[in-house]
Amino acid sequence: MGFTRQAGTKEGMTDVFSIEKTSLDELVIALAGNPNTGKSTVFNALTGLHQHTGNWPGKTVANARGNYRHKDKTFILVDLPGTYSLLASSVEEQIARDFICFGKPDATIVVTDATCLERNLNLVLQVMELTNNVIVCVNLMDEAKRKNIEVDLKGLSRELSVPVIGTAAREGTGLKELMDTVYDVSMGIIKPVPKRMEYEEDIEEIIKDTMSKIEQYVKDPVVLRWLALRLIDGDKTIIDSIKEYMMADWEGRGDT
Ligand SMILES: Nc1nc2c(ncn2[C@@H]2O[C@H](COP(=O)(O)OP(=O)(O)OP(=O)(O)O)[C@@H](O)[C@H]2O)c(=O)[nH]1
Ligand SMILES: [Mg+2]
Repeated sequence: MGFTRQAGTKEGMTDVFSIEKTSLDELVIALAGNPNTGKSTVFNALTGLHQHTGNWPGKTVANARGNYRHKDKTFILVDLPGTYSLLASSVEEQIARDFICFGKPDATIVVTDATCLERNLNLVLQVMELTNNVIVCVNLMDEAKRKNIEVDLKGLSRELSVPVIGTAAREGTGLKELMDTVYDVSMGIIKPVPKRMEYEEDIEEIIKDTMSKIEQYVKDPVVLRWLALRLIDGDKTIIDSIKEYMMADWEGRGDT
């Protein structure tokens, strides 16, 4: 989870992203999505007044966090900056990527726009490469209906192999189902196994070779493969992020 200070005590756990947990029973949920898909509307609808805003640590990008309770658990929802990709070509993309990769949220909701789903799936696929615990929220279903666009939510879920929930967040439609699904995924009641890209044999060999060089540092096999892919890509920002977040985590916990 990346909670480095006073981990294991009940109070005052603050992670490198300044997420504060007051109880071990709290679950952290990331809210990702393209710009203007309704992330903040979903965030506001779920957290109401229980939210606070600030900046991402060391960055001038706004950060909103809020809480809601569902069933017997408290959820800390983190509204990530709107991005089209996680390849870190902007500071917003880097924040979203680093939070999902190194902040290890218990689940990530990707909010998408039902009226232009195809464009949004790029980010969905990238998040699915980075973590298993993905829920796709197809928002603006009311707008899609108005435009006579039908979205096959079940078919999409089958194709992606992750839960897909339709919402019209501004009207509050679908939010109960979204919260139920977030609960099930973050508690491990539903265990998504997202479909992922498999490359040709020679590339897979290089991926395996790269993975073997860093596997002692990375426990999570999904993150391990994703980091190997980024290193093969020649993504230098990932090296900085590994130093910043993973090294801090090792030093703090001393168990990885
Ligand atoms: N019709 C309709 N409009 C919505 C819905 N959800 C959000 N909106 C509207 O869409 C616009 C963008 O919503 P935001 O919640 O600000 O979107 P966002 O993803 O947080 O945007 P950025 O933070 O700029 O990336 C606002 O005008 C919302 O009122 C919905 O389900 N239906
Ligand atoms: Mg927003």
